[in-house]
Amino acid sequence: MSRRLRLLIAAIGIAALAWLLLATLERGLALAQRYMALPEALRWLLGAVLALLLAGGVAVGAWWLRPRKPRAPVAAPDRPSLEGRLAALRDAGADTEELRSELGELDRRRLGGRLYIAVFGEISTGKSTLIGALVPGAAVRSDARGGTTRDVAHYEGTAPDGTAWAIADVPGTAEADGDARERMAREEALRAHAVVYVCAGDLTRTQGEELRWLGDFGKPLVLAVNKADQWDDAERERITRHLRASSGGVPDAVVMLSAGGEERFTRRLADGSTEDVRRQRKPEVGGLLDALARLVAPGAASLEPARENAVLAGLHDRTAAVEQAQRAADAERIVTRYARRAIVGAMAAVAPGTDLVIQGALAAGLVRALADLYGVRVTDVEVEALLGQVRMTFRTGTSVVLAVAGNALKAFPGLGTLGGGVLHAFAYALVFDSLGKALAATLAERHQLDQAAAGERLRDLLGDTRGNRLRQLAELTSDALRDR
Ligand SMILES: Nc1nc2c(ncn2[C@@H]2O[C@H](COP(=O)(O)OP(=O)(O)OP(=O)(O)O)[C@@H](O)[C@H]2O)c(=O)[nH]1
Ligand SMILES: [Mg+2]
Repeated sequence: MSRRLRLLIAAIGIAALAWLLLATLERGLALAQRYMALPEALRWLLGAVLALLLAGGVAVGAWWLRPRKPRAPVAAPDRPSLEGRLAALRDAGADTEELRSELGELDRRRLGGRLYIAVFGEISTGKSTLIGALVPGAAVRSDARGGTTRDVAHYEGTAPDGTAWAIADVPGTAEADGDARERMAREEALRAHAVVYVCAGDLTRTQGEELRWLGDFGKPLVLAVNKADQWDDAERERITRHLRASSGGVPDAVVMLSAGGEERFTRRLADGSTEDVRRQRKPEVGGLLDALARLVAPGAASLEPARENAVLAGLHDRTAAVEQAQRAADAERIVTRYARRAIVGAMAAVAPGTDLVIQGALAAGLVRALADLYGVRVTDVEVEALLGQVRMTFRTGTSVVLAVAGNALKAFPGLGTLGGGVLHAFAYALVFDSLGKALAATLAERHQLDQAAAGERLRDLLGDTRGNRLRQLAELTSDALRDR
């Protein structure tokens, strides 16, 4: 565009602005004159309404611009309570070795005083290449194929201010069948003082969730957009602006970088022939180094409480998973114990219907034992109400139970040799197994005796003959009857 044309456009713009200002002023004066001409009472009323609107506007503006409190980091249990839970699990025979060694690692790093940084992100975003650029001489393996890094490895480097830091390369997330490796990567991200989240463009939904998960721990977090060499300056600017807006202040810094990596292209030579060239791209990681240096400037000791909080929060989740598995195994043992008693009870009936009396007491015992295991308090009335509903279910489902039991007798001929009444005994095994499993699942999920939810599960389980369930029940029946 020529200079003269630009001047003309600028002059037109200024004239339009001046005209707009004058028109606004004129309109304002006209309104003021009309306002002054109004009767005094109306003037006061209108004035009050305007003042209210203005005050409302100012209040909304002040609320909008208020300084936001930083989000409180994820709450973690204190260490003694966690150790208590681990001790209880170990006493109950659960394997807590890995969880204990996590606590050991927490102490080891704290006493070592070294600064730890984790480079985290999806596969193939260039994490290993970045570590190669940050730590000269680091023997990292990078490849265009996703899932190259299979383990956590630390590389000793030096921050721009000369302090030593250890940078962790971890497996990438979002790899098909890479759940175990992803878990490993997440655990290392929790163990670090600061995390670099690497992506290679705008964030996908999953990446956004990962970033928020990291942000929730309140540790220094940099969003590093790698492979910037693919974009021109305008695109880099647009992506950075967009990421700053869409990441909602979760990362402490958003930086563009080019970790390097290998580039391949074909070059035409002077004699007209071509040759394939492979060479290393020049890394550009200055922005990331500046951001990291600023964020970890307080030093390892100052960043330790947030790191410890993150590790304990992670350990809390892992401990809860072991506790859940342990309780599920205990529940299964309880269900088997009661199903075995029900089988014996069915065969020991001395008069028609007495088995029902025996089994009613057993069923109440099963409900109480499971509620106790899951720490749910139940009253006699609740137990009776549940059993009443269970009896109704069995009455309407008798034909299903008997059909399943009949099939089991045919499928496992050994049962038939145990004599009369086995059909009846097997039916009770099925009933108690279904009731116990339905109740255990409901208690684990809802932490209360939810009659409706348990009833629904029970109806499903009564006719469920998948897997080797019938075989297990057949074995239980014959074992119980032989040991009688
Ligand atoms: N264009 C470009 N490619 C890069 C850059 N950094 C890495 N790459 C390429 O990206 C691919 C993946 O690099 P890696 O370093 O193995 O990625 P990673 O995130 O460690 O991958 P996983 O270990 O599988 O999780 C390789 O082909 C690299 O050459 C970069 O700055 N620009
Ligand atoms: Mg890698």
